[in-house]
Amino acid sequence: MSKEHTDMPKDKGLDHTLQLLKEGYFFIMNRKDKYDSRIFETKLLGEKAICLIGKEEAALFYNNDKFSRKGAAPGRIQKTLFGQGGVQGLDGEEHHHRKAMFMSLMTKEHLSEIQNMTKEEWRKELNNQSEEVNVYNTSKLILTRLALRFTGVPFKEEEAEQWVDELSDMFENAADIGPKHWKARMSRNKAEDWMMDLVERVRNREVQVNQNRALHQFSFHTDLQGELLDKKIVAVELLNLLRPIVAIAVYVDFLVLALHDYPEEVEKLKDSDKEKLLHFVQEVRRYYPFFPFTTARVKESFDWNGYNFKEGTLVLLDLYGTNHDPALWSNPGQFYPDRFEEWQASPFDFIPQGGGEFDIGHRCAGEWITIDILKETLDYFVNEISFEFPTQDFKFSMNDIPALPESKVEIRNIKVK
Ligand code: HEM
Ligand code: MYR
Repeated sequence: MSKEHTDMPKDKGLDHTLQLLKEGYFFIMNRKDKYDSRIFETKLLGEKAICLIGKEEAALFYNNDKFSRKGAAPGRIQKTLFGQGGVQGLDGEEHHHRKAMFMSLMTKEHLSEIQNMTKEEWRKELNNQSEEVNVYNTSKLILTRLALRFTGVPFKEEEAEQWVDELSDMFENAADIGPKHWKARMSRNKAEDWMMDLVERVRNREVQVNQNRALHQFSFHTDLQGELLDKKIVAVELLNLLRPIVAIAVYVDFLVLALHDYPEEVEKLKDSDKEKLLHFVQEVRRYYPFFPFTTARVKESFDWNGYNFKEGTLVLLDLYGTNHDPALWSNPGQFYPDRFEEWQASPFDFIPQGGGEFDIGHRCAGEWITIDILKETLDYFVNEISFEFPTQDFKFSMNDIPALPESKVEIRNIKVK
């Protein structure tokens, strides 16, 4: 280290994993305020970690020359949320090639199909519904059906109901410790077995699948050496579509909560103006907590703004905190969709699903799908049906990851307009 280095502010103590669990989404923001610094050092899961928050810091984090993803996600997250050997942990050419397998699915045709499926599934589920409905649970079910249809996985209705829980465990319990963590691991194992068996049958032509669907595309995808992927890796990557599509239910729940909490904003959506619907959805993704931070490792030692980043060090980028950074967002604690009229579409300041680039970076492959599903869902809830909110506890806690309203949002007296 040369002598011009400045020491980063540093959390005192041996390990801060328990504080992370306690402070949840505020862990990095709290320390940014305490140290008055967008960069600081802490210790998590027994190792030194550098935390970053903000736009310039996000631009640094997404520089592929400086950071790598190999071994960056904690093992317990790989064994639950991500799976092992998937796109999240790849670098360089190998990542680019695998990511292209995902991005090739995100065509205009597929996105417009997803929009239609979203409305179809909501209509099927709610148009003749006379009972009270739990928005979160219902979203998970319709999104499971949509995910299976989109990926080309053959299923019977009761199978969709069966798979909801396994697919949900992987994101609902990923950040937990104890029995919930083990349940998430078991669900992953079970789902991977299901997918592996299916891939084998697709490869042996025992099941007929549409060639444009992910199940077929991934099963016959070849790596940079021209080899088929190991069927376990195909299973992990198929689950990297199925699981997060079901996870959109978290945003659906917050979206319907926003309909309850901000009626003045709902008024602006009543003529299905596409721009207004988009801005509401973007504000839901900015305002409410979901994916707290993402991780990488320093590729080779380098200096930045006088701070030294040592090779191999774990680095966390605060996604929630950057979306709430007062230097980037005026009144970040206010739910105000019209702020997106002014937004300059930077890849580094609005990063609920990661930042940077899609193809050569790790930005979420499903961001467009997420936005489209939420826009159609919003239009359906505002313009196709009317409903009431019974008395319930809408509070959510910022130290639950993922956070969800206590009641998971109940609605009743649903009527088609
Ligand atoms: C990556 C969030 C939905 C597929 C990511 C990342 C985040 C994220 C934070 C990592 C970014 C990084 O490390 O730099 C979310 C959230 C979602 C969502 C909050 C809302 C439910 C989806 C959907 C799909 C998807 C619907 C697929 C249909 C992926 C894939 C990656 C990814 C494949 C890995 C990309 C890579 O490593 O290059 N997502 N995502 N996600 N997401 Fe999503
Ligand atoms: C997905 O299923 O990929 C999308 C949404 C998952 C959100 C789950 C939140 C838990 C994240 C824990 C921290 C991750 C650190 C790498």
